[in-house]
Amino acid sequence: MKTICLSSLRMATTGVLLLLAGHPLHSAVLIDGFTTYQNVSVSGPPPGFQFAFASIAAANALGGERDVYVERTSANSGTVAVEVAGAGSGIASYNSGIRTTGNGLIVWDGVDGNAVIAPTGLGGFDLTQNGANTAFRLSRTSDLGGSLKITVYQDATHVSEATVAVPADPSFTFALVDVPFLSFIPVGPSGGANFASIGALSMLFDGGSAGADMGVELFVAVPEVTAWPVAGLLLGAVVLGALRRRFRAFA
Ligand SMILES: [Ca+2]
Repeated sequence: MKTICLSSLRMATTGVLLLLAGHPLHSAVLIDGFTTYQNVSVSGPPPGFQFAFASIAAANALGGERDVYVERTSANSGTVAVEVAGAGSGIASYNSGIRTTGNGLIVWDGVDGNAVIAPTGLGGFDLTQNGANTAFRLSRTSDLGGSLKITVYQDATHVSEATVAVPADPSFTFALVDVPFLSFIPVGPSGGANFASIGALSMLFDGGSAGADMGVELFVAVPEVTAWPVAGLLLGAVVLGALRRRFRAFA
């Protein structure tokens, strides 16, 4: 388990969020602000495989509800947990105890309170906002390394997936990454999902090494950086410059 130090991260993220709020990125879609507290965990005996599931109403999550499923895959009695807004508001974390492996799944599929994914639960939501958004943007970190798998459902048979590496970083520093919609691969029996009409979305924390921890913050759909208008970049420079000056004033 790890406590995350966030001071510099908050400053950078505030700049990014302000940038997202600016006119050039008005199309940005917030998948989950990770501000509604939630903690789902398995812990203790009997040893071996265990799972837990919980839903929570979350006003700033796509579809108004966040479903979390965690499982322990090691043969011991260690703890596996997904906690949202615990280490800090805006952060979802996956934590596994010493010698313990598992994974955690967050699902946005509308209000159903059910661990079974509702592949049309979001009713055809347009992630692209009429074609403007072309990628997911998220910030992630891990102490021992792991991966995230993002799955997009159009319906039960049109599904797309992409895997995002989360490199090992003992300093647990969050790093931004864009995941272009075009990088997703079709995995549904009838092919890939139409990102302009999605029914459900999930993010899997694949814990990888025993004892690995991971964190995610800022999960949004946006235009890719290369597609941003020059005005957006200038706005970003102004905002970040102002934040740096303010930060120095308090240092
Ligand atoms: Ca749900």
